[in-house]
Amino acid sequence: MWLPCGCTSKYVASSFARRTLASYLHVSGRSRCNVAAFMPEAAGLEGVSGRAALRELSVSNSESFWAAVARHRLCWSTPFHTVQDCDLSRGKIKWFEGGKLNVSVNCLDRHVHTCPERVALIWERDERGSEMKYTYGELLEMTCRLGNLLRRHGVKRGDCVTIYMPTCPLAVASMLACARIGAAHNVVFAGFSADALAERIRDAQSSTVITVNQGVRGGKVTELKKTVDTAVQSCPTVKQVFVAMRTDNPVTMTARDIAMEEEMLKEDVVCEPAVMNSEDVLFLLYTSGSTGKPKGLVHTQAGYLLYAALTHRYVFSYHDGDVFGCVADIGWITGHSYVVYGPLANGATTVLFESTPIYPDPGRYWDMVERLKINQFYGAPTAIRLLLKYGDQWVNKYDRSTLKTLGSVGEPINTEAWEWYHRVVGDGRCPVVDTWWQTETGGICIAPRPSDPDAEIVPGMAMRPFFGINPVLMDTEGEVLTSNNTSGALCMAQPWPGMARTIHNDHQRFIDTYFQPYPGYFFTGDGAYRSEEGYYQITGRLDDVINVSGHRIGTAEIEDVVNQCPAVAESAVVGYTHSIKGQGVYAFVVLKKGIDVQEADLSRQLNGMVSEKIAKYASPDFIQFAKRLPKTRSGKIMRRVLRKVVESDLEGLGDLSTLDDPAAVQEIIQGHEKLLSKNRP
Ligand code: 6R9
Repeated sequence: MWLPCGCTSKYVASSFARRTLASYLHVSGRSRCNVAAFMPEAAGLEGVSGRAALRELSVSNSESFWAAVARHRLCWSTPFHTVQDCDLSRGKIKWFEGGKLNVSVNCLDRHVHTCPERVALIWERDERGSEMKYTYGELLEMTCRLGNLLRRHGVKRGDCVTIYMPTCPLAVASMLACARIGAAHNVVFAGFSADALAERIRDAQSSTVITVNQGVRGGKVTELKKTVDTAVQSCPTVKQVFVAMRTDNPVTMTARDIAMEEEMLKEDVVCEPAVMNSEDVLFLLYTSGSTGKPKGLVHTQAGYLLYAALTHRYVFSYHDGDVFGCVADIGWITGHSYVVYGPLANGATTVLFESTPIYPDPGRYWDMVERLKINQFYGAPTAIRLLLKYGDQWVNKYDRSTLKTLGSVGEPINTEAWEWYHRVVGDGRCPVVDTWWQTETGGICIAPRPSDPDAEIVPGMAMRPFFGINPVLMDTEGEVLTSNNTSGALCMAQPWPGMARTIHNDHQRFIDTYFQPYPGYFFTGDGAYRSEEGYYQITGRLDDVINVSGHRIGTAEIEDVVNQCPAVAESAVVGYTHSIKGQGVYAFVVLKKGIDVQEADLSRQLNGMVSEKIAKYASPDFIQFAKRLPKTRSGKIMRRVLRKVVESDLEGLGDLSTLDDPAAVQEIIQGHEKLLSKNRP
């Protein structure tokens, strides 16, 4: 029996749970301090008077915090008996054992129960002005038909379905249909090549793939079904491919292919949800590791959903009725947590953005904000920097008065981009939240909010850990750094419900990568600085830290200074082997459109700025001006590729298939050769 939201607080904990939690959890109707107004989930936690105290309790007494929140926030068919059973030294992470629930019920049925006509999805299609809305009732119906269809075609609980689709309602319904019948999903970004797709299908051992005939993005048509055809040739496990129609153009169908919408129409609109254990797999998501084989990170049901929902609600200050606009693709973790699961678990209206920031012109985002009345906008620094280059007029053309919070994710946001986002896009009135997290963390871990409403936000800093998150910095000896105004390797000292549970089929790699470097801690792979005030600033991947004459310096720090130059659109800094200094600094710089300067003059100016803002040793030895930087399709600058070019190791460039535009690399190589020949004695 699936009860609507609110049912959970009525559950009586089992005697075991009562025993284990007795010392922590005091449910009391009396102590409704202002914390309850801010966070109703925490209303039952006694003796907490204020947000700072709540944050403190979420770490010092994390079991009672997460137990209360999980009971309140999720709809369980059977309550959990054990809050957590984790041992970071062995990479063992389990939350809410004994609990049973269904994620699709949590994301759909309970909202249909209370408000079936509320809009769940607004599909901002590539064709501007042709958005389509889907209510919670409609999304549930779509999900149920699809769940029944998958079941009829033999997809069982525990199977893994690969989804290779652009961001669209049927992709969301596919994810939720898997969740409904207890299958795991493996969404592969629809920009990946056939080889990359095939590798992920094989590793996930999927026998079912869901795709569309063609994709449409930035006015260009992509042949997704053809890519799947090529991929599955090297995937013997694949037995069936469901094909939805994004365009009207027919594609060749084989005996293996099934016309999805046509078949869905034959299915019942009711689909019995599978009763899942908290720790059953919800999805795999492959991350583009900097080298070697991609890692299929595994997330499970209850902990992931809870963490996505809670962070969505509190980091962005989401309120009932808001329209949430996260422009990430569903092929990345940001799309999973903040386009699909977080917003839907909270009953939000969530935007599915199919286009690009500059299609058909650089006003696309802000036109969309005006048309869809978006309240929270969540995007990537790379897009912000690109738009900044085109000038304020593209923003000012549109009414952005609905905006309340602006978010940034994916890489460090430099001060100039942050300030432009805040001042121009948000008219100086919306908090900008720079959110740090990873595929591995499931949801946002460090962000300026939640905090006291007036607490300061420092540009370009993720700043404050979320509830239950306990970050620490480690020195090179593996010792915890206790003071402030210090930098180190960013680790987490405590488990939290949203963290990944393993790497699919390779638990040892999971342990080696995340838990072995600092035993007892989760190692993020990032470096961070903790300011005098205790705020965190991410300094970049640790492999992006360079050592110049014995001085450690984050490449992101240098980039931040270079980007402050008004002529610069963006930059990437890498280290290279230097015979005297150990490492030297090599900067790639992209200028804003229409800038006409002497490169030599600008180089001098940039060197002066870095010397002045950081130190002389940080000043670039080489500055190469480039038209664009090589980026992944999710917009991350491929510093690995830049490092190889700078080391003249063209053999070692590795797999470039995940690049947005491989031609950018050729331009970079030529520019590098030109620069070297100019500087040869
Ligand atoms: C959510 C996402 C994770 C890596 C992470 C870090 C970088 C993400 C950041 C940030 C500085 C931020 N990163 N957010 N760096 N400031 N606000 O992007 O996940 O694709 O797994 O990437 O991205 O280096 O380790 P994912």
